[in-house]
Amino acid sequence: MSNPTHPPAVGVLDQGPEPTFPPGFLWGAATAAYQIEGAAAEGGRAPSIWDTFSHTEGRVVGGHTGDVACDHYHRMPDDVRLMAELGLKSYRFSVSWPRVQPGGSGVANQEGLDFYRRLVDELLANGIEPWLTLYHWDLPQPLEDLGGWPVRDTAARFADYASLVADAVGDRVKYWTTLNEPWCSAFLGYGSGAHAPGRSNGADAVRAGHHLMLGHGLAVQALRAALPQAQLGVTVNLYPVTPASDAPADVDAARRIDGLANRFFLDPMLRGSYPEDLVADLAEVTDFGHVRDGDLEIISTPLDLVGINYYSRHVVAAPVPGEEPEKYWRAPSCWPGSEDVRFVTRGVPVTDMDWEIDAPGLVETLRRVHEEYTDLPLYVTENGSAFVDTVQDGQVDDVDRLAYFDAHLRASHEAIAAGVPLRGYFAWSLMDNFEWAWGYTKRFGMVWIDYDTQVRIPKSSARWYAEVIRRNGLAAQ
Ligand code: IFM
Repeated sequence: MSNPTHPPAVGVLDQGPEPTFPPGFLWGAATAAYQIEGAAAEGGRAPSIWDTFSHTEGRVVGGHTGDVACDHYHRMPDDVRLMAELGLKSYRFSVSWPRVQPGGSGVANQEGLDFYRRLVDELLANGIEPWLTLYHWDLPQPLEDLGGWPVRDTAARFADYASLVADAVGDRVKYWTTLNEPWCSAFLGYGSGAHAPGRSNGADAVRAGHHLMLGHGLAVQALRAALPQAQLGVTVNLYPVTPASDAPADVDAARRIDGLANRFFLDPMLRGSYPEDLVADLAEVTDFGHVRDGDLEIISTPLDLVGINYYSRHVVAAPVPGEEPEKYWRAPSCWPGSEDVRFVTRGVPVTDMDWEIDAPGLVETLRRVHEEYTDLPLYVTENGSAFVDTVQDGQVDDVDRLAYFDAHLRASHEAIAAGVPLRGYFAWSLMDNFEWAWGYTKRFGMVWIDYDTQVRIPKSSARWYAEVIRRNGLAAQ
């Protein structure tokens, strides 16, 4: 394997002796249903909001859809064999709600559930611990037609769906996470509209965020009753938010964005309350009249673990009067009530998503959750990077991605050394896949997918990660 010849990514930590991880550290890789399965109209599956969105002109780059994706639905046994070859200890996948309950309520689709029964059996037969996420953004379209996540009833529907999946595979799946990245579902789905269902209304985004968390709490209660042995949690995407300067206005901008990005979800789920400053910041957007007595008790139902997805840091500054805030995926409308905050780029190396590479931010994030919120075991349930890959002589030498993983695993180790009960790490992603509004133009995988032939090629990062897992510690690059 070649050494990267370029300068190390920003934030690569002390390169000293290769760190080893605690015994039993859960090494995994993650994917999500709509991003890899394909078979969108097979086996009784009905459309989700992402089918509708991706089939709407102008929503996804290149008009790409998840209709075929990585064809994982048909190639699942081979994909599990590949995971076993890489030595994965765990595989984090999501269940497609519209595959197992096409109407979003009512009867289950046994053919859909059978797919996940087979997947779980295949994983266990290969010694791989299944890690099941119930909701990775694919709301059944019939529920969106009734109002989607801004409507309270969707939370109850989610808990029913959770019970139905528990009945099907609860005897064999130990690790369960309810939601993946509720910030994205709420604020990209209903705030900026960059994600399905593509609506743009600040109050709806806030309501959606609340009902997602209510659904999470109700689902945890249902799962706890049905599966007393299970390990239950939720996955949030967190960012350190840093002011661009010490100026009080910049510090206040950071407080506001931290409120919307992080504390909006951490406080209700882990403390049972919304932060007062966030409620005040949102006063012109919503009066929080959608929050009913008892909701926060449900939302803060005790968990067994917390999953953290980490990619980058936000550096923010106060608005400059008369200047448009920067626009791209962090479109101002993602940040109701704080649309005028500026997101500052520092000129440090970025990934192909233009996300700044900042491994120390992972240490900060893990320490913050542990020191300010909870003693629960933490897991990095996603971490990874998109880069432009090329196939040469049948190989993909993805040195930048490998360096990104290396830096963030060093950061994970540093967090453990600082006392964080970090119990596992899931690389995002096992394979290249449908990157939402970016379609197939961004590659996050450790395994290359040729979308014409569906040939899979493990990249250099995959082989390196396999060695990391084998050693339970970092391997030379
Ligand atoms: O691909 C996504 C994933 O679905 C959720 N977390 C971030 C990844 C990269 O954007």
